[in-house]
Amino acid sequence: MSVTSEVINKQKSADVNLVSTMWPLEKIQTLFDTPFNDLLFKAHTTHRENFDANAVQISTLLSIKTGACPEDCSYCPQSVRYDTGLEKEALMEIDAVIEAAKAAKQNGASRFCMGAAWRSPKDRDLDKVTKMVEEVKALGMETCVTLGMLKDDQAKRLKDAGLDYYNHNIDTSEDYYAEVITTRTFQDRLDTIDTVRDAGINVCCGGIVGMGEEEVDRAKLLQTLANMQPQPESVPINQLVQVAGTPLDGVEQIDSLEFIKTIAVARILMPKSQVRLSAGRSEMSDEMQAMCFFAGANSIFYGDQLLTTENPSESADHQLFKRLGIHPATI
Ligand code: SAM
Ligand code: DTB
Ligand code: SF4
Repeated sequence: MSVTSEVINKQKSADVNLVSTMWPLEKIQTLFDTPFNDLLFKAHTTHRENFDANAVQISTLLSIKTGACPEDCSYCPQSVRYDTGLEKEALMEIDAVIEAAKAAKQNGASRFCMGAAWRSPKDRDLDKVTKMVEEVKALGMETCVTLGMLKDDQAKRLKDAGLDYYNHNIDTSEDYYAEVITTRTFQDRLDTIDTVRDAGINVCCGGIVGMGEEEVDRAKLLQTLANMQPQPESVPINQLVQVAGTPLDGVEQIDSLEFIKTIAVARILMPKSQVRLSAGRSEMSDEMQAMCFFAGANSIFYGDQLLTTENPSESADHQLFKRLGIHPATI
């Protein structure tokens, strides 16, 4: 039996995302070192065993509070520390958010994700956000928010409002983290993820690749995610969107095959999770996206904009799905 199937077979079937065996780094490195065709075959087989291989879940993003963030994430156009020409916007009114959610539902999105450029929300901000969650949920959509660090009582309030997913990325390996962000620690991120998990909210946690990290950092990023107990239900893999004015603008881009390998390894390590092909699709060819779907990506952000940067147009995605025979996954 191969190393991979041995570990996967030890997954408990009742608790789908619980793992009884931790992934050591060497085994993950072995996957990255596997010949491309063998790796993709293994990843696609795992994918097929767990999901409809032609279904892709669709989420739509909305930035509900834009810019002026005090954090110093080197990739982010919304940090107050970098001059990216972004217009800051206060927390949106509830009605405008609901209109955007209705349009997203009309266009086929099953999940609506609301993002705010905060280090952490204030309790009075949450008064409004919990209303947004309640009203989006009432439309029959899954709800997701990403608001920064959370306290226990804040997570509980979100859960009570009906929140399905909280997105909070660890972004990169623990080793590379301080190269990218200095205003909070890797442990701060893990603590919020625990808080979210303890409140009974599904965890959406992934990272960004193409930030100048080494392959071993990508292996370690995936190791931390895969060894979470339980594993995150949703794992966004973002390719860095380089934005002028941010420190990471101009960093050497990740090789496209290396990106596809990262998706494949994520699928093998987290067989039951939704692996989301997230930011960066505007810079990817249709063929590259097709390979990512083959490698096990089964979710995308759909809509002309991510939070502040461009995403493929809805018509381009519609065409791509049609050409690939992919259909949107239902809840
Ligand atoms: N402020 C909150 C936080 O950081 O947790 C929520 C919003 S933040 C914009 C959400 C995520 O977007 C970040 O964790 C990061 O992974 C991703 N992100 C931000 N800028 C990006 C970029 N230029 N390219 C790729 N992903 C990016
Ligand atoms: C995630 O992992 N990627 C999304 C979502 N979670 C919130 C955000 C991508 C942001 C890309 C840069 C921007 O548009 O501002
Ligand atoms: Fe702020 Fe989030 Fe951007 Fe970091 S990623 S600067 S915390 S909005």
